[in-house]
Amino acid sequence: MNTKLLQKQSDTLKFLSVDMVQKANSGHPWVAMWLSDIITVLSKHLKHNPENPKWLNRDRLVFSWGHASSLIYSFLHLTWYDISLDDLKNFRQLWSKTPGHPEYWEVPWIEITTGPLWQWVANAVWFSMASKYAQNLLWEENIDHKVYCFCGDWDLQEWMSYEACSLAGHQKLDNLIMIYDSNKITIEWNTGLAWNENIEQRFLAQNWNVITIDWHNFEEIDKALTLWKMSDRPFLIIAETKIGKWSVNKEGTASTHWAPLWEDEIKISKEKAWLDPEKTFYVDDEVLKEFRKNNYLNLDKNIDNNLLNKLQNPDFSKIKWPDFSDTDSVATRNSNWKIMNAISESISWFIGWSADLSPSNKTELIWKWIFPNWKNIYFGIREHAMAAITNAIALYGLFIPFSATFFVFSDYLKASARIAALANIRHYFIWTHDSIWVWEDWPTHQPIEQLSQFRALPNFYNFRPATAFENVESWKVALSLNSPCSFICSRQNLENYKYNPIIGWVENWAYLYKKSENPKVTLLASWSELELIIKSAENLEKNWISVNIISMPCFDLLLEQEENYINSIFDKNTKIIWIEASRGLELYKYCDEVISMQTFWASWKANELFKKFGFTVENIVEKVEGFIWK
Ligand SMILES: Cc1ncc(C[n+]2csc(CCOP(=O)(O)OP(=O)(O)O)c2C)c(N)n1
Ligand SMILES: [Mg+2]
Repeated sequence: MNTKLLQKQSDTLKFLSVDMVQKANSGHPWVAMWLSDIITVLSKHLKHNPENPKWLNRDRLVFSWGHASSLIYSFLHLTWYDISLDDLKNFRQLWSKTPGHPEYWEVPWIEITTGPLWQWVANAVWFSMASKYAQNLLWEENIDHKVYCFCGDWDLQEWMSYEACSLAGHQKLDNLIMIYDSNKITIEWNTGLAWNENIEQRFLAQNWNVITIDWHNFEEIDKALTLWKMSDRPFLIIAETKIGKWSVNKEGTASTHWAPLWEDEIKISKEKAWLDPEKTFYVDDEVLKEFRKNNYLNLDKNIDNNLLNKLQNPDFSKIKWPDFSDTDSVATRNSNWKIMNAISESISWFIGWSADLSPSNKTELIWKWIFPNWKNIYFGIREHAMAAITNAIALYGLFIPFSATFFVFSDYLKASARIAALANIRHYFIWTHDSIWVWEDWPTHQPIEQLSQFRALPNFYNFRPATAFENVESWKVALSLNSPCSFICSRQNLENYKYNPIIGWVENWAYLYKKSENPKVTLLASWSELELIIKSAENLEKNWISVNIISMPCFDLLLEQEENYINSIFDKNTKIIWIEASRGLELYKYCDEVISMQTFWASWKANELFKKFGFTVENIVEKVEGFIWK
């Protein structure tokens, strides 16, 4: 082992990153200072291809820390990715290739967008699980990549890491290695203030192998990285480190997490490393050659390209959509189940599961062998990990995934839904039991604000189909989008209205269901409230009040419709009234009045509660008449 050259490589990596932060006058220089040794040794083990960063069988390298970004970028530059020295000099500038936290669509070989700690740990777990599944699709010998994941104290404090690592141990993921920077410091101070776990025992109990090493000893690092390849289960390296290790005054203090280095300190440190203190962004040829000499492998030689192409560009036109024309009434969770199975039959790599609620969510795919041999993935009751894992399923590059739970428990996975929206991840969230109709369950199980919360999320489309027909159309539209979508489905049967829309259809996100002569009122709803407004309209018309009706399966894209379309369905000369059994504050954008929920619900029979909270024809008619004459 040429430790002298390794040291030179590590120092180059370190000071490139430090120069980046210094030039930007912003960032976290210290992470690079103490991570560079291990990354340098790791670079000898990694299998990847800078000419094709998306090469399917590449090793996945997953950094939990966005705050290690300067190090990640300088590493990518040195290993020949499309990140130039100028890009490094542009660190943290607007629209640069080197933003503060790495975004997977902007930076090559970044597997997934990071920022909220712990998400990446769960993502890494899937990248590892995916390889098992990909082996079944594309033959074992073609897929043998490894997954390397870095994490810190904070990641292991977050509950997601318990969920994800427990699943990894259960699945015996033998190609997953996690390297834990155990410096016992987080932002506030010593971790001992709030955390005192024996990490080794915790991971052993979760069915991992564990080893502890000295972070700065090249040979020890190399030995550990070699040893783990023989492990029959996931492997944790606990690397005992000192935060701010190279700082004369600040070693071991929390402020080095984010504190800048000062000019003199950089110069002294460069001198100590035998580098010219006056030079910045300096890379010598020997170092560059060494980083770039690794065996970069070619594209998949043995993989059937036709098959790969088919998997990566699914033909949705082949789906045989279920026919609901003979169905009088159906719960949308049931129509959704039929639709998902139709998709799954044509697209066998449409996969997913629910967090222990599949009998209620109706997400069982008919070919139900268990992962990794077939498509049903048992996540256990781990909503948060499930959603982060499903994000990674989408980004692995082969699969079209969904996850499922009760709508109210979407709260538990909101952070992953946000990442999906921010990073354009095609992840389908199936959320059933969408309001009061959870039947004698508690207010804790009845969603009130969730719909408004997810409508507030940009680039996230929530479909709340009122009928099985709308449900089919919603899926067609969702599959054509490159964004996350949710399907918010009913527990109870709904009248399966058969009609021809007057203007627009599901792809316009709200359409005119009924148009009257000289209308006085426009009533709007989605889901089961559609049934309610149709019946209310019949009664209003008996009282000579003519009504237009709009069904609105997806509010989010209604926001994107052109003014002309909006004007064609919303008659401004009418009183526009929206009825929705949830909070609905956003609905005022289009409406004069909203009949919605102002409080939590209660524990009782759902149909009785609907009456109690005013979702009855009599009450709607009375309220609408009041609005008209007020
Ligand atoms: C979910 C979440 N909570 C809080 C933060 C803010 N944050 C960024 S880094 C950090 C502490 C990191 O501690 P550690 O992982 O030990 O890294 P070190 O300070 O040792 O480099 C926190 C709290 C975040 N990014 N994500
Ligand atoms: Mg720490």
